[in-house]
Amino acid sequence: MRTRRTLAEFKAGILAGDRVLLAQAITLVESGLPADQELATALIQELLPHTGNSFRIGVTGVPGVGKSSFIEVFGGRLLDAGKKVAVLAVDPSSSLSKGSILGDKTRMERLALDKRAFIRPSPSSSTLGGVAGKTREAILLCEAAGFDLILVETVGVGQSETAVKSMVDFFLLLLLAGAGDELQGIKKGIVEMADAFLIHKADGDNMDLAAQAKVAYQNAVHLLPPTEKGWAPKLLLGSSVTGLGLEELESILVSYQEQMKGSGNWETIRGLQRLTWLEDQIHELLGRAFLNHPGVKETLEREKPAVQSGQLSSSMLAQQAVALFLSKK
Ligand SMILES: Nc1nc2c(ncn2[C@@H]2O[C@H](COP(=O)(O)OP(=O)(O)OP(=O)(O)O)[C@@H](O)[C@H]2O)c(=O)[nH]1
Ligand SMILES: [Mg+2]
Repeated sequence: MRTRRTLAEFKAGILAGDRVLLAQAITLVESGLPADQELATALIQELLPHTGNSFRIGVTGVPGVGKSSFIEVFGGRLLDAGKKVAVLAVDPSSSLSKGSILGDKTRMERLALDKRAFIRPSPSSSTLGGVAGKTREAILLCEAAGFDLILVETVGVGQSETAVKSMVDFFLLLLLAGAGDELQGIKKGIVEMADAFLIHKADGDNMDLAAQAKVAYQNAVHLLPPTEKGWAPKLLLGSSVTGLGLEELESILVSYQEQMKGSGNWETIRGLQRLTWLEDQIHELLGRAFLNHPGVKETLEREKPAVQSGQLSSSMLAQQAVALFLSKK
């Protein structure tokens, strides 16, 4: 039987930077059990004064572009500079293929072994709030545990980016040279979210192609409107094999922080992130309460076949169920 840790134990452990307790607290946050949720909520509230002090960086790009490899070398560089680095993966698909989790552990060997690093693969739960909602809480827990940089890896093809964008300070999009078309099937919305574009695998035989791609992308990037934060997105070459671009990215991140903090936009962004989170939380809690409501549950189970067969309209059943929920019966 699992021994349950108390709120005080979690709090003390996390504030002391205990990675085992941090991992357990993230599991608690991801749990669907009401008792766990209650404890998780209380824990986050207790830890709130100790959060907010990290630089949160989203790293996205199509599968195989080298996100994990890049995080390994860039994270390693940050560790060398004396920082504590946490890596959270948001990848709805990896809950299906466990292999990708194993892959991440081997691709991030250095980070997996270093005591000042923490790696957390994707949550496998598919709660209403989605994996991204849990990631936001995981970020706060990592911050309370003293991590300076939090890298959030997400596959640049799905829905998760918009959610991730609303919880990170800086969004890095990895691209591949020679993948043909401009911006490679990455949704336009994602391109517009990026604070920097890094043409990855710019090494060996691929170097020339990467340099050409940079010239080709330069115009497209210049044409992008500055983000609402007043930041002009940057474009650079990079390689996880040779280390090209790591130093440049680091200085981009430094000037980004300086610019955002200098203009007061840093706090504005964080404030907006908190409000987005509030909305998401309300949606999730309402959704969960709705689906757990005995009358609603029973009605939905009973009437769903009629909607499925087309005898009852979905809006009719939805309205009935909501009316039942609001009537508190
Ligand atoms: N030549 C070269 N190969 C690289 C580089 N970075 C990664 N790779 C290779 O690209 C492949 C994919 O790397 P990953 O880091 O797993 O890519 P990913 O984007 O995390 O992939 P998913 O998590 O599956 O979306 C691996 O075989 C790496 O060895 C690089 O800078 N140069
Ligand atoms: Mg990966």
